[in-house]
Amino acid sequence: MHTMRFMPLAAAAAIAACSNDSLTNPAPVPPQATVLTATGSIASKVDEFRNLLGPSNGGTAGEQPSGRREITWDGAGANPFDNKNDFPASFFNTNVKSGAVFTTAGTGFRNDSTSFAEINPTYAAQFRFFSANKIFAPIGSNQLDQLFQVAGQPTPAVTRGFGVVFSDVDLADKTTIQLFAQDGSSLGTFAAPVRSDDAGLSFVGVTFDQAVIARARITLGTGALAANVNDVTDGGTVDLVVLDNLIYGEPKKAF
Ligand SMILES: [Ca+2]
Ligand SMILES: [Ca+2]
Ligand SMILES: [Ca+2]
Repeated sequence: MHTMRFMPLAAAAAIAACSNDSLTNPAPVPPQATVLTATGSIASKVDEFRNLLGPSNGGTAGEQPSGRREITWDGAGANPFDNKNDFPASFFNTNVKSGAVFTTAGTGFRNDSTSFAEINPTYAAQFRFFSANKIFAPIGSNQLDQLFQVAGQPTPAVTRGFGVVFSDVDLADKTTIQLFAQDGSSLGTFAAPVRSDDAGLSFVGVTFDQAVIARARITLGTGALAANVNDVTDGGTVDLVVLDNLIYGEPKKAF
């Protein structure tokens, strides 16, 4: 009975496939990205990106119908963890319920109020904040991933947009965000522009029409912060880059 029903359908599909491949076997269409970038005076472009995502939901627990989340690293709640190499990876979904969890192949994370000068005094001349006065970096690696969760819950989530403010991008096309869908496929890699003024800030932000981003990989220049490693513009051989504000669409429960 089942076989009898299936065969005519299969035959019909085969005929259709012969007559028009593009209708029956369409190539997968990647979601269309809207990309904003800026360097120099980045504030207006960052505001434009915020407005694309909607009003801030702060640290409100639970999935909100729309809007954005934003991590500035500056809140007093982080103070006990600042200027050390063990900033909690889940701070921004446990202590502060913003739906963000971080991973790195390095040894930890550092939220820093001194432009990382306690790691290497030369860094004070390289790194500036966007939001006063703390900035952030992984330790032992120049790469970190942000995963999304429903705010205040361990439930995996997806978001429609992701943007990062960077400090001291010196080399082109090395500082990037790469976005991944739930199935692990890449949604694209997007580079931050090289710094253009004394403030040294750069921004790149990407939005999609739908919440399709399950993971964001942030690559910071070409090397990791360390006591014996100087930036490429200060006698070193690698481009050191750190980050400030992370701005992303409201994390929506993934299905
Ligand atoms: Ca900040
Ligand atoms: Ca530099
Ligand atoms: Ca640099």
